[in-house]
Amino acid sequence: MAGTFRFSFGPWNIHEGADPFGPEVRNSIAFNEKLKTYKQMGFDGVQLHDDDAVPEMNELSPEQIIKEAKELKKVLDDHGLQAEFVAPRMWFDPRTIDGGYTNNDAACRQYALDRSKRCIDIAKALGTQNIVLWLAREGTYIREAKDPVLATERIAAALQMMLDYDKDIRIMIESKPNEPMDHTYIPTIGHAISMGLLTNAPERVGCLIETAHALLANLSPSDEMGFALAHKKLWSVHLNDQNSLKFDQDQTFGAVDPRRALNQVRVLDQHGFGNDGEWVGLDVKVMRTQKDAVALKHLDYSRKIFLRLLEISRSLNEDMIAQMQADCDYEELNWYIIDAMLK
Ligand code: XLS
Ligand code: MG
Repeated sequence: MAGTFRFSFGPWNIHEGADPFGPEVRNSIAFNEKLKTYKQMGFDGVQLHDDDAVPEMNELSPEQIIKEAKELKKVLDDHGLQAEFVAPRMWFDPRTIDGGYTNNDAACRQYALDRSKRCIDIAKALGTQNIVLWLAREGTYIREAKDPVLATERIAAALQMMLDYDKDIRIMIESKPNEPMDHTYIPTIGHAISMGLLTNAPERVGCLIETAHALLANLSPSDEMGFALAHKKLWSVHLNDQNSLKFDQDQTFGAVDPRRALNQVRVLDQHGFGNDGEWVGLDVKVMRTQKDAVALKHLDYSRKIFLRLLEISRSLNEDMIAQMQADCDYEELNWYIIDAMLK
């Protein structure tokens, strides 16, 4: 069954351009102004960190947090937008310098658990059951820093706590092998999916695959997606692109390797992604050289590239491909795909 595609991104994808070596280069755009751009560019979904939704949330009571989140829900409704997911931003606070759930300090771990509950409250108020966990600092700089068995158990216990806290939510784990840590405990999508088995509700633990994160693990994004689809666990994606093994680049989708991008679009389309309400998320960064007035093109073009690749994929003659597969004539298949892309 063909896929159904609607698109989302997070407000962090429109940013001021600071990097570890230099300051901001563009003016800030207010959150409400960012929201206005979604529909104009053909996006219907908003991805949120908990503190994108409720800024300074650590200063607020749980009741105040819910109140503010409900106010945001009205704003999203006014713009005709839906919240896709909420993710706890667990990597900014002084208490999470060495991770949250896997921190060696019990008080810091408790902060991470409490923060996760507030994130769930926000998701509920925004009308989404989806919690994304990008486990940014759940890892180590040196292996001796933490016991990997204990760390895995602590992540599982955090998942269980969240699943128990609200029986409606489902958790989408976004794996990434490194950055900011040297190694993380959930480096690939196989790790993410298997974490569910350490809880009593694996049916509510799935994953979000980001292209760049798969590439940083030297894996094929479309095969990672296929693996997750076969497990019925691919509940969201973060499409972008990445030029080899270096820092997480979040380039415009398909900008580095259009064929690799075609294969991602193809596996999603051929396996009905989106038919159960899954979104195509784009996690793309603005090039630092873009000026203020042209700082949204990466989102617009990522979506357009997806749709162009979808057209190409759907124009392929599946009977011919099946014959070339049966004959193992992969040179012919190679040519057929490249030829279709170069037309
Ligand atoms: C960072 C991640 C981040 C998540 C959301 O590498 O991609 O942006 O998608 O927390
Ligand atoms: Mg991402």
